[in-house]
Amino acid sequence: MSRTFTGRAAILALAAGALAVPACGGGGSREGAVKTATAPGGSKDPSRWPADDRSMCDWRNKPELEVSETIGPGALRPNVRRVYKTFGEGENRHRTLACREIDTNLDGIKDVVRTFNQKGEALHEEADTDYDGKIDVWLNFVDGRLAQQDVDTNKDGKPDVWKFYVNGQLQRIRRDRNGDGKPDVWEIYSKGRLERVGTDENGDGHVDRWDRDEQLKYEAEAAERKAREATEDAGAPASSSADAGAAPN
Ligand SMILES: [Ca+2]
Ligand SMILES: [Ca+2]
Ligand SMILES: [Ca+2]
Repeated sequence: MSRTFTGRAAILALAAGALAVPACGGGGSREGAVKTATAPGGSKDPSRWPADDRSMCDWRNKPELEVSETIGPGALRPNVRRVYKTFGEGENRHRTLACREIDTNLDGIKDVVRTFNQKGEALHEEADTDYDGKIDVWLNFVDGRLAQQDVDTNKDGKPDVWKFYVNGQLQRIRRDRNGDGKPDVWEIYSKGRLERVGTDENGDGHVDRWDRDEQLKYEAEAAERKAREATEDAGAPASSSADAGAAPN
């Protein structure tokens, strides 16, 4: 049986605003909600919200779960759902947030869902960021940190950009440019900046050509030149010129 915590609702509603922004990649501000598209079957008139909000949390017919419905910032009806799981027995009994989903553009259709592990760390998120009724961003977390972001940019419901993160920093992007569902461009990042790009020209799934990012190359050369000029001006030995060149910035 699902329950509503009216006593907690006010507190949770306040928290929902802070949580809504990271959960939907910044698309959930109040201003944005007014101007956004309406998903098929939804309505910007809260009195005409559909009975089925297309829940993505798995809670129906699961009486062991607790469900909280709250009103987020700018909403007139509950648009945030939290699903809690209870662990342990007796004094060790505690509940943790297992799933949270939000209707960020207030059209009555849930458009972002995030799941959490027993420690309360984020596991997975799916979002319909353009509110066309189809998921277009998928996030995976490792130890609560973003590890992978898949994006559907051509609205076919399938990812065509795959971004990989290590320790929260962008490391690689794979892109499918010809729509066959397989990557044909590989971008390698260093310290969050594009370093080189590999391209599969003949569609065999392997890189045929590696291009070093021209901008990065230019900046490295400029830094090297600057360091060389600086050492020449100061009359420093040649060895420090090599050190400076190896570490632009
Ligand atoms: Ca929505
Ligand atoms: Ca979408
Ligand atoms: Ca796609």
